[in-house]
Amino acid sequence: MFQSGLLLLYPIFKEPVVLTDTNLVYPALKWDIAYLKDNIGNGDFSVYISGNHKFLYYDEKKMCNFENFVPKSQRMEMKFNEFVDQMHETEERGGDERVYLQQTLNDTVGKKIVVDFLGFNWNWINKQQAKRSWGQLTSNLLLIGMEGNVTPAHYDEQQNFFAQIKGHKRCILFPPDQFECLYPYPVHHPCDRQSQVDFDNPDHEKFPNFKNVVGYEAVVGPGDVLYIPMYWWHHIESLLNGGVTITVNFWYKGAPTPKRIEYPLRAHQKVAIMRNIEKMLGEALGDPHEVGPLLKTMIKGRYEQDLS
Ligand SMILES: O=C(O)CCC(=O)C(=O)O
Repeated sequence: MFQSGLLLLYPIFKEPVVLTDTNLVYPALKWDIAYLKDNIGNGDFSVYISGNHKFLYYDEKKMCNFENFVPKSQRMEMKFNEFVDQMHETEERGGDERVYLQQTLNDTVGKKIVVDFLGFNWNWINKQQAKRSWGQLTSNLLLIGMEGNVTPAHYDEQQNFFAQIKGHKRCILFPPDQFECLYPYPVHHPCDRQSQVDFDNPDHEKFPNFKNVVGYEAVVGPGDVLYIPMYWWHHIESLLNGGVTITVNFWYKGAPTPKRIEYPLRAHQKVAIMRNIEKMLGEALGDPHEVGPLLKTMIKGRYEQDLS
């Protein structure tokens, strides 16, 4: 991880970086549960409830493709004060169960939150967006987690400035070229873009290349901004014994694909192409379960025989 002091040398960083002096979410550094309870408004919040510390993301729209898929966490819609009660009850019970609020900021928030939001360092972030030719800001996800909560390794198809507000998070990142070591679920699976490897207990027989994975690690605290480039894998955990964590991320569409593609292709371009092939095959075949075997046959059938 580079510290922001090196930014003069890296005016457009392409790798993850922890920036310590952006003031991006300065007005939000006063946020805590009490302030949010008073000011966040009466909207509905998506809260995930998990039987353990892991919150493996799943796309509810893709659940029909895999009828036997049973999500390991449940999404519930609730008011902010209900979430706070749930969090306290879960803490008091002291078991493995945990809750994680993950809600896109929207216009139901109260006036003070709007004022804080308008006071974010838009000047800085808008300049970053323009310099990098990114597309529009798509959303700001608010994440409020309990200590020990883990978001397992996955990649997103968007650029991300991940702004830490309260508590500390340990972030482990892997470049897109480590795709083969991280074994993503099939594109049509609800856990598309997530690694199948359980980092707590990796199955080395099923996922032999996982032992070769090499990543970067950083711990971010209040005021830090972690740049997570598009297609970079990230595993994120709220540190134990650190209390509640609060983060707001800034997701942007990537720069448009260049008209002239230069070779050799970069790792993230290969990932994008593989995804498109898998998607097209799934659509052509009608049944996403057929994609895996067909891809295997195409590749094995053509390359495993002696071609000399
Ligand atoms: O902070 C977390 O737990 C996950 C956040 C994340 O995956 C993201 O911002 O892309």
